[in-house]
Amino acid sequence: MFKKILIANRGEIALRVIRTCKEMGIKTVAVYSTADAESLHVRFADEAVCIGPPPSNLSYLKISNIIAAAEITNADAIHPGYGFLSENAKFSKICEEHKIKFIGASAEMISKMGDKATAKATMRAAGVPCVPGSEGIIKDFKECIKLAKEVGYPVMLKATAGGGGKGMRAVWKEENLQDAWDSARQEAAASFGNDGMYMEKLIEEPRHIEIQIVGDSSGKACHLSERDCSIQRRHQKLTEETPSPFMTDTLREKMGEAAVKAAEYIKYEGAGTIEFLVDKHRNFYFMEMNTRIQVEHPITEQVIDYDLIREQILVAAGVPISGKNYFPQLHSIECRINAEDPYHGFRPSPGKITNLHAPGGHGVRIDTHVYSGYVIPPNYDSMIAKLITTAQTREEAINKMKRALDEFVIEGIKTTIPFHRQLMDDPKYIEGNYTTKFMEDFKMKPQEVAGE
Ligand code: MV4
Repeated sequence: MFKKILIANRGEIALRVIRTCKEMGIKTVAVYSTADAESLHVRFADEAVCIGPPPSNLSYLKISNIIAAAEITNADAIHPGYGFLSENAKFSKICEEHKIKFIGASAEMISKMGDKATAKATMRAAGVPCVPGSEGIIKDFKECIKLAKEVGYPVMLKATAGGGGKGMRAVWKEENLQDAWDSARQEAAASFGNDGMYMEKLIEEPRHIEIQIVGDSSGKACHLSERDCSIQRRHQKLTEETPSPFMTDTLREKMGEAAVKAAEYIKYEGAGTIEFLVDKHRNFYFMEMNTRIQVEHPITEQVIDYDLIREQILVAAGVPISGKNYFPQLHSIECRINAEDPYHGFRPSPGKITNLHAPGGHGVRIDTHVYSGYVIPPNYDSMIAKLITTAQTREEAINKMKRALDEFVIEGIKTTIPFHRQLMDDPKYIEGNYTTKFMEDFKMKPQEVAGE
């Protein structure tokens, strides 16, 4: 078992990993930029190394500084968390070359699943349902027109190096195909340095339902059921829940089986997530695979009483998984609390938290690194806390979320708490009747003025 793990991340996920390491008797090394000198993950770790100034590319993305920190502290493994270098094949490779265990996927796996057209071809070969479309990258616009006719409009053009919606265009009529093709490739070249495009039949009003999987070094895999992540704004998840209100036992069996088949086919090691698009007829199609722990992993942990970070560390240390699949025994909802103003287009609201009171009580979990007096730096992601409620039923979990949001006091900055509080009163949300289109029609009600 590892003696010392360096956490190559910051914020709540760094704290999350440190907590499990402490419970496992593993020493921890935090790395931090000068903007995070007062951050909790620095305080909770056994050791801490400053790896640079605030800009991510000079600190949390600077591979040489992170490897140096691991070398000088003699860490035998690195946990990358999510974001930053968690799906960086070069970093995974360099860790391997330095004989530091990367608690994540191999460089080959990251590259294979990171190239969306290759990932899809692999899943198709594994027998996982995929959206009808091109066989790989589209050669040129001539082939694009021909393919669109065969697939039938509407179609979705996607960047193979993309993900999360970048370099993606929905095309409803042939007359718009040329512009979409040109602008998508331009965006992909600018964002990823790779303008390879593939095409799919457009799935209208899909749900985003993902399956958590864990694979071990023997090639065995299991699934931990689904998370419904359909409520997103500009491809940023806002809230997630498990079980999905759209799920049936049959669909869960079929999606879980497909996810395990995929993981075993590629001999996936570690924790991973297979994202599916689900249409209104409950047909499901492979969308993307994430080779990292995800922000929303706590709701899965809550409904099956499981520590996913612990599992990642055990699998990386070569411990075999039991192989059994897990099904939700409770209902759990996560609300991402961001330092953003929902009354002004969710614009960022960094600054000093002058007062903070976190909710508590039965079935309330908060994963956060912030505290009263903490100054939120403007350099990083705006998420400051994850509020998770868990109960026997969806209705109870929603009620608990309402109560917890009402208790949650964060002063000095704007947050998305009012958005989540209104969401919990939204009739379509309460019915569980929502798709990835939900936020297009959502409007914040006017702010209540204190005392009125
Ligand atoms: C799609 C789609 C409809 N049809 N593919 C969004 C980002 C990336 N994960 C792929 N995405 C989509 N792919 C086909 N063939 C609709 C989306 C999509 C979406 C998917 C999941 C969650 C939110 C979304 C928001 C807009 C579009």
